[in-house]
Amino acid sequence: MNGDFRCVALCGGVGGAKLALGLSDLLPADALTVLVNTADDFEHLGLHVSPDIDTVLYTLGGLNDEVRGWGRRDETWNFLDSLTAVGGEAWFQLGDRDLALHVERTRRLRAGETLSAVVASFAKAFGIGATILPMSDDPVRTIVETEDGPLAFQHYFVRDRCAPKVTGFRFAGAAEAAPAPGVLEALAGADLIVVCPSNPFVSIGPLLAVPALHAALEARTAPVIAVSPIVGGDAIKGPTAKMMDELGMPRSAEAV
Ligand code: FO1
Repeated sequence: MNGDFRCVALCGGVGGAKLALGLSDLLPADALTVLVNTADDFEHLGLHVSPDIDTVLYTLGGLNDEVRGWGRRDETWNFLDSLTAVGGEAWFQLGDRDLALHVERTRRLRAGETLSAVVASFAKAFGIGATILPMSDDPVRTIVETEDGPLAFQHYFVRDRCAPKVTGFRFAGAAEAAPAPGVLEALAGADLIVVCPSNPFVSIGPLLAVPALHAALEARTAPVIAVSPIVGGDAIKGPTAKMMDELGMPRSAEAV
């Protein structure tokens, strides 16, 4: 592989981050750019939480909890215990080490920094050589349409444990969102584009909903390898297969 090979990976949370880690193990640091879904982001307890970004940062930084799949290894939960004791919203588990990212990201965003600048700073702090880019610095939020009405993504995924039957998805803000700085350049300069085995609906879908990002993929010259999160008719992890059933799709890699 010569020195100017460039790979761009499209990634969501846990499943995708594992392949991004594999690519970062194989490729020289400056050969890999990871474009990460931000439509799972939400404001929680006054903090800006970016779950897929943090999963990629922790995974490539060697700090992730491999059992849970999200959050930090060697985590402690004193904050959450104290929050519970005073009747705070504890359904979304924020560990003590993890909390630092949300507090510091929120502070910097409120000070006017862009999400991509914050992500680049955290990636550097974690010693990550690959370039980690949020899909956009503009707000995009996944709304899960269900038989019981629309749900914010984390309410569907965590609070309601993916139980409601999905009827569709919306990505609020996507039509107006611009790709983050560097995203279009990375795609234009890619020798290979990899779609990681993330949930096609709520992890890869939002990326493709950003118009200029979608157009850049359509205009690509590089080959694309899409790795299916469905193997042997089932999802390795998460609600992908259940969503496919509820949307009347076959549980197949082709359908993905
Ligand atoms: N997922 C859960 O199922 N339960 C949680 O309490 C939870 C907390 C959490 C905190 C920080 C973070 O970065 C991720 C967290 N996740 C949790 C995972 C998260 O909801 C998903 O990883 C993504 O949104 C979907 O990929």
